[in-house]
Amino acid sequence: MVISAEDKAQLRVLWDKVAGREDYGAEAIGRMFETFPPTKTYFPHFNLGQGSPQVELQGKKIIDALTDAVNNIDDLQGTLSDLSDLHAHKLRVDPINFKLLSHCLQVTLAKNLPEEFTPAVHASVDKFLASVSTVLTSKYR
Ligand code: HNI
Repeated sequence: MVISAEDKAQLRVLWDKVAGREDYGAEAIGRMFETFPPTKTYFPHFNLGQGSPQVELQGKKIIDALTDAVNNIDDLQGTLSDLSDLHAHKLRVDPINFKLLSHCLQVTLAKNLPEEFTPAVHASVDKFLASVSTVLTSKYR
C-alpha cells in the first residue's frame, strides 16, 4: 500500500487535532468492546466499565503510539518495532482485531471531528491505520 504525499499532508492536518486527545483513544476502545465483545478477552485483567482508569490509560497509549507513527510515517517498521514484537509474541492478538479497532477509531474521529473528517481524509486515515496494522501483525510468522 502506498501512502502518498497527499495522504501524508491530509493526515498531518487531521492529527494536529488528534494528538494528545487520549479521550479519543478511550472512546475508540470502548466502542470496540461494546460492538465487538470478543475483543474484551484480551483484557481480562481490566475493569472495562465506562470511565475506567485502565481504559483511559490504554486510550492514551494508543493515541500516543499513533501520534509517534504519524510523526515517523516514513519508517513505520522501525518506529513500531517494539510494539510489533509485543502484539505478536507476547499478547498474541489475532490480526482480525486490528481491523475492528481501526474501524472504531475512524468512527470516533468522524464523530468528534466531522468538519475535518472529509471523505479524502477518511481514505488517508484508512490507509494509515491499515499500514500500522500491517506492521503490528508482521511478526506473527
Ligand atoms: Ni495494543 C498494549 C498500541 C491494537 C491489545 N497496545 C498496547 C500498548 C500500546 C498499544 C502502545 C502499550 C505497550 C506497552 O505498555 O509497552 N495496540 C496499539 C496500537 C494498536 C493496537 C497502536 C492498533 C492501532 N492492541 C490492539 C488490538 C488489541 C490490542 C487490536 C486487541 C483487541 N494492546 C493490547 C493489549 C495490551 C496492549 C491486551 C496490553 C494491555 C495491558 O496493559 O495489559
